[in-house]
Amino acid sequence: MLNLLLGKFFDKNKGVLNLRGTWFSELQTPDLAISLKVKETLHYEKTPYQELAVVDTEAYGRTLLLDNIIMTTVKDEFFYHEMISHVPLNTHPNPRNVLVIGGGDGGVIREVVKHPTVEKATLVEIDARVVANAKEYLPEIAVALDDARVEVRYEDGIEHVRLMEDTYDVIIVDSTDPIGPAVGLFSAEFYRNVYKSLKADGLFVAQTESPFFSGKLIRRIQDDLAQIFPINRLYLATIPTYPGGLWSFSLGSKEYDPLRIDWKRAPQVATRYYTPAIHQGAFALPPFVQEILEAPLESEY
Ligand code: SPD
Repeated sequence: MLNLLLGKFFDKNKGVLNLRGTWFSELQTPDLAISLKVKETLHYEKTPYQELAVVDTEAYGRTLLLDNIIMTTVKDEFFYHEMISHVPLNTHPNPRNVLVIGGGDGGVIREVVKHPTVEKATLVEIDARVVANAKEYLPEIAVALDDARVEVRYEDGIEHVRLMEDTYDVIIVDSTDPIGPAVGLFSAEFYRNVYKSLKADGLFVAQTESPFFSGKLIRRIQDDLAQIFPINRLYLATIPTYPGGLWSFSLGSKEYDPLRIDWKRAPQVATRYYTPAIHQGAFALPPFVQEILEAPLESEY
């Protein structure tokens, strides 16, 4: 469904190709594309898991593409990384041990280590090449990957939570879209293993796609989480380069409610999008999203 329309311009033998003056297009749905004018292709490779490219674009600066899908851009990454990180980390009153699944670009880890209570942050990323390329081409995003509190493990996140028990205060799932190997990161079995890997008062957040285009998926995830976590909520944020521009995050919690936070004890962290008011407001769902959550499970949206 999603492909790089200009893929033919990549010279896979050279690995790197200058696309000055051409456009990268991600087909976000069969009928809709986002196109970025490319200044230069900085890197291209086929890793053991996916096609990886870093392109420098006029509108959004350096952009990481995995399988021809925009993962992050230096200009708009803060919306996503702040919202997927600070909502769960401020919901937990004392997050000390944090797991990030996926997120090899380091954006979530950068936000996690801003929290003074965090003693250990484990990044479980399946593809070592994502981390290596982020460090080389996206240093402002990867900046904290070498922090003393951070351990990077090149493993399958699905397998990791299958093996862990009662370990983490907060788990953040910064996955790719639910295509290919990432499908398992959106499954009820995975969420049950996330629950098992959390401490008795732990909580987790996962990116759960566009409410505009993926209502059916969100509806099913919310139903799965309701059967596993006593508290489960959906929240939204604007991500300019993602399909539809409006993005969803699903939160499952054993004890703490993201809508009942004692803001006096929340740490002051430097952010460009996230604030306590944005946190509260992100849970206010527009009627069309509320309808998704209330619809019968198998409905079409
Ligand atoms: N449609 C793309 C969704 C990708 C979500 N994860 C991005 C990783 C950024 N750290």
